[in-house]
Amino acid sequence: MRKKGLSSKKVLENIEKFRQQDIPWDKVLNSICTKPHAIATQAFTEAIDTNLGDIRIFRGTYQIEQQVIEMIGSLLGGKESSGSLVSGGTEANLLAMYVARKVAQLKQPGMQGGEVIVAETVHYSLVKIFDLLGLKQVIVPVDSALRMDTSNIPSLINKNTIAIIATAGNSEFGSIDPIRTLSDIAISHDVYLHVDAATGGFIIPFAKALGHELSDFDFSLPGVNSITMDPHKYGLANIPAGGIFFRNASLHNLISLDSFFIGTPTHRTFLGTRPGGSAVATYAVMEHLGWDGYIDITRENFEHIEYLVDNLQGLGFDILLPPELNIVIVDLPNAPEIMKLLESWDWIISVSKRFQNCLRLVVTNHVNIPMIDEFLAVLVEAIKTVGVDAASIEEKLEPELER
Ligand code: 0PR
Repeated sequence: MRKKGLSSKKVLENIEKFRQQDIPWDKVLNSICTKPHAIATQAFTEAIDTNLGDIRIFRGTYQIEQQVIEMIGSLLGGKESSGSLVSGGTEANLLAMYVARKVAQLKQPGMQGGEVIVAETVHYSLVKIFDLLGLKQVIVPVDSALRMDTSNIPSLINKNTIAIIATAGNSEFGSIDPIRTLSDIAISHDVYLHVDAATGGFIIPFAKALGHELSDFDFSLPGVNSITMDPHKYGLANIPAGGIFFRNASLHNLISLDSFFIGTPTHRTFLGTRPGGSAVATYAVMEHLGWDGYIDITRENFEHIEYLVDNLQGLGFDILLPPELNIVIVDLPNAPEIMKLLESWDWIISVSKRFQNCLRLVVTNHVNIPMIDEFLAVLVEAIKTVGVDAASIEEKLEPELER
């Protein structure tokens, strides 16, 4: 730390220099987060000093959080749902597993550890959580549509099983697990079912209303006990805004802990001090856009996905699966090399871990037609530079490569 401080002008100039190294959103095709809506940023800034960890002080901000919880709860078909805004999907998933373990311990007092049934595509946040909570993951494969294969799940359930986890909007492929079937299994075997809709939660309800045939994933299914749904992804709020929602307040209250001083609040989240700005930003964007606004955004989003897929196919690329939600997976030999080259040109994309010869492209709110056109030209350029070792793609791309 320097002894004598710098002027604010100098500090801000230094920050600006660092920030210039950040990649602008219009070159980002790997991120589930996006540039927040302007009204969210404005509201966040205005509430930057608020702390939802002390609702005796921030009474009004707490009411805003409650309104957000109500709005999202009703979007999720919750009649009696209860929840909290948290730091992100990781904290939300952690709280869900904490509650699932408590539920199991109430049924079997003294129970230690526990098993959780997950698909091989479960988000990595949960792998950290299992380690923290001492839970064992029982992994089931995915089917050809990259959705959890449910056929063996009943035979895997035993007295140590504390939960099944489903994903609605897988981060690698965008697929949605068969949550209706999982709900039936959860009910018939009396097992806790958590749905990780961190990404899909702000897409699926609107996409369904637009006529996309997608699986149900929410509290309308009786077996679903909790749902992760993050405003800081497709909700267009500022980071950190995650959300955890429980079917009812008794489940949510299993997290409840009074702080050890009289007159300080009860906590139902992992964090104590919590940014009220996130709640205020989420409130602002949800109130401003309303249902119709999210419908328009989702419609555009799917149009952009279709445009990207059509143009990639037009250039001769193979798409692994018709995208169910927001992620386009492109079959491409030496995808990792292409990714690195693009990164050196300041374009950020990613490669599927499961299929390392596939590019993973995430389409979110900042991805538009001019950006896609520019990206396609850059991708063709990258292939010319790296070369492709699959003759088929080279042949298909030949007219493009010759230009
Ligand atoms: N569950 C699912 C299904 C997710 O997609 C994510 C985040 C999480 C849980 C964890 O949420 P938090 O990161 O909010 O704790 N998935 C993104 C991903 O893995 C996170 C991300 C976002 C990574 C933007 C990079 C990035 O630029 O891709």
